[in-house]
Amino acid sequence: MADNNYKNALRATKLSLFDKLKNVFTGSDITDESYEEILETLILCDVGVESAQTITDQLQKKAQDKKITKSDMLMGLLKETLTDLLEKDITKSEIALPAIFLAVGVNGSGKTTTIAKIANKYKKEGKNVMVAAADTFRAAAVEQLDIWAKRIDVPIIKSSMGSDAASVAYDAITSACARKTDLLIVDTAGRLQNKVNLMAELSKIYSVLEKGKNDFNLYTFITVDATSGLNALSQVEAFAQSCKLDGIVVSKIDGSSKGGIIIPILMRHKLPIWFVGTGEKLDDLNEFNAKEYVEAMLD
Ligand SMILES: Nc1nc2c(ncn2[C@@H]2O[C@H](COP(=O)(O)OP(=O)(O)O)[C@@H](O)[C@H]2O)c(=O)[nH]1
Ligand SMILES: [Mg+2]
Repeated sequence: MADNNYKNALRATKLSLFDKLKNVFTGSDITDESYEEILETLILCDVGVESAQTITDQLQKKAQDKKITKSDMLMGLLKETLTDLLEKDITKSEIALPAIFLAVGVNGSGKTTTIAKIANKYKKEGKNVMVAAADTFRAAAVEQLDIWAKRIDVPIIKSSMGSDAASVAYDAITSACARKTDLLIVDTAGRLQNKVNLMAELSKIYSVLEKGKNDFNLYTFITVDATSGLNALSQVEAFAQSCKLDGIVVSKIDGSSKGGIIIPILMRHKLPIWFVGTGEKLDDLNEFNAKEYVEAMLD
């Protein structure tokens, strides 16, 4: 079941660090040290100093307002505080079809795999899905998407290696319009070591799609790898400077203890998390729900 999958994926995060919070919530009197310890634990969980501070401050305020003095009452309050913060100001984007999803993110973040998972999900729902390989920089990247497309049985637009990525995007949107596609997902290169060129290429792809989209809605989503910890935050920042991001997919929350990264991503960027990736298989894609997430981590 998807829900278990999600819980299992977050187990390492929960066990490694969040369970340490339990040492604070023993039932003794709340002191300043209790909050210090919570703050430190959150920082160790990759929540980031700024977000950890906000969470701890709000928790303290809530506890004072409610006149809570025993630390065993703090767990429930922490859950409440976190859920509120993760839901606040983050409007779940309504995705309306027909749509184009432009996938961005650094190499290795799980972009191509995520595209395959999303394509598979929509295809299973009976939609006409098409993918486009506009990561023309590496032959292996086109091949990888090609293999997924065959496996899922969706058409793929690609062109020869080294050709202009924007021209692949042009072919893709032209073809999607002609074929009455419901969803076109465009893969892109992610070589951040050449950031200026990459961002220029992404803007070019975006404007080609924007011009050719007709009645398609164009959304850009970034895939970040949870195991990269706080680095994921700077990746979102880097891409947000050149692309208008509509959503985030956090991949690889399985098998690492870095699932806490979701917290500062949401608190800092206020972008909806479309999905979380919980493994390498096609079905390892879960919708994100703040309440479930908090429950899974602090259960
Ligand atoms: N465990 C796990 N591995 C993943 C997940 N998503 C992607 N991967 C793996 O991460 C590696 C890089 O993924 P890829 O899609 O090629 O990244 P890209 O360079 O951004 O396109 C591959 O080995 C994938 O199988 C996930 O959610 N969980
Ligand atoms: Mg790729």
